[in-house]
Amino acid sequence: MATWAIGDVQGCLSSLTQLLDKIAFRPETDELWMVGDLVGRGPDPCGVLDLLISLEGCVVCVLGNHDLHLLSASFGLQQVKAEDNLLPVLQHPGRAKYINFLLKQPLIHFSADINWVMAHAGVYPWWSLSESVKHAGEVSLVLKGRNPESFLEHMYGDHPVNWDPKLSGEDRLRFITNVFTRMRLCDERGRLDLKHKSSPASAPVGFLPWFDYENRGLADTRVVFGHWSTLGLVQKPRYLGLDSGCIWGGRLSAVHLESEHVNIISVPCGPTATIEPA
Ligand SMILES: [Mn+2]
Repeated sequence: MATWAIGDVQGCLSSLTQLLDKIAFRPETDELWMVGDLVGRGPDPCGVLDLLISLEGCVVCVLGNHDLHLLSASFGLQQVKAEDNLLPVLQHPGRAKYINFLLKQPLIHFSADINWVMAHAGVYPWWSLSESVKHAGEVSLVLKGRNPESFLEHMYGDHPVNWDPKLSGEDRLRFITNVFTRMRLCDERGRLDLKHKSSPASAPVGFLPWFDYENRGLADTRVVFGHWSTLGLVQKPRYLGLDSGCIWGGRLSAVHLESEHVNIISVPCGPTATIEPA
């Protein structure tokens, strides 16, 4: 049995099927971890969701910012742009199946068996593993509950910029969601910068990638994430970034998490998008 993590697919079904062939993924025995942004901009969002739904039971997905955007749009809370290519899902007769599947997916996934944790953007350096799991669960509880739009309608925004355990209500859930689905840079006081999307070299003074801060509360657990396509693959002893820019004409990447040495397997992706990452 093998656990495979795959980077940001963003609706690129043909790349995903090619990659599953290349790693010889076996649904009977293997498990697939998807780092989120399953949809968004790519040519076949319904095809990607159909494939993942067909693999339910052997696939674990975490939600990315594009997946949450689709959910928000499905409740009429956001307009979608043509380049997002989310209308095929929103206008599909089976749209409820896709939306209900996404509402069930968590913001974080941890396996004690293999000692890896997965979140779309990353884990907050000032939260322990158990705090991360607990806080992500607060958002999932609302998404899986009877009134997910009560959260989604207040989800957007860059504030609060810093964590305070006393945060409550919409502000608390927004901060947690921003950490797991949008975070790239923090300063040493734990404040998030959610505006900067390009290379860390041009980050605002005092801000570093979240994975450059030591997180003692993670102990020896390793983190796999996506979201930051301008970084390309990130390979550090504790952190593995898998967004190799599939949607930007780069590659879609997979890694076998039980391997002693990180061994990235990837397939090329077509030039499917021409605008800057968001
Ligand atoms: Mn993303």
